[in-house]
Amino acid sequence: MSGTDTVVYLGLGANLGDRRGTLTAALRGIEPAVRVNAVSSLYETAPVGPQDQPAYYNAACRGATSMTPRALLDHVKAVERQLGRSEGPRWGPREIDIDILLFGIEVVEEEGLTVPHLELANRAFVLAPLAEIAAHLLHPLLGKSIEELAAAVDQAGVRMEAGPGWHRI
Ligand code: A4P
Ligand code: MG
Repeated sequence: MSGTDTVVYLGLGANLGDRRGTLTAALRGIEPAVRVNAVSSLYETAPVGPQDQPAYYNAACRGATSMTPRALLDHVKAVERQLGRSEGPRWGPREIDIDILLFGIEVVEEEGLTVPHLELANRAFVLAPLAEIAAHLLHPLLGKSIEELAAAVDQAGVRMEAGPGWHRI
């Protein structure tokens, strides 16, 4: 990691197609621009939002990047397109969703980009995987650790599907 790199946390989700295969491909696809150095377990999670859609697979990863937040957003959107993400309704089913959860301790509020991710503190499908790789990290706006935030949300509907290393097999 060079002096200008930032530690970033990304959330990955998929509920259409080969969910595990697509999440694995997403981890590869974000490299080398994001050098991934930790990946959570894989979780199967009940859909939040519209209920008439399949269950999700969710995971989180940590990486180092020299990109700006905006360049990282453009990059993850390009990876989503490469992996066959089609346009669909907000919170609707998708082949792949890559969200920027945290970008160092930066707070970004721009058109089309909010970091920390707006829903981060409310979602067990994000906090359960993130707590594995960032338990003691403080949310830059809320001042609470990821572990504390995870303990405060209802974890019903979030089930571990496969432990660390799931993306290597
Ligand atoms: N955007 C703003 N901030 C960010 C950020 N920090 N990271 C903008 C990524 N994108 C960000 O996203 C819509 C727009 O959000 C982007 O164009 C970007 O400019 P999108 O991925 O195109 O659409 P979306 O995902 O449907 O909307 P949104 O609001 O991002 O939804 P979420 O929050 O991603 O929720 N249930 C389970 N169990 N597991 C899931 O993973 N995911 C969703 C989608 C709903 N229910 C789910 C899950
Ligand atoms: Mg999204």
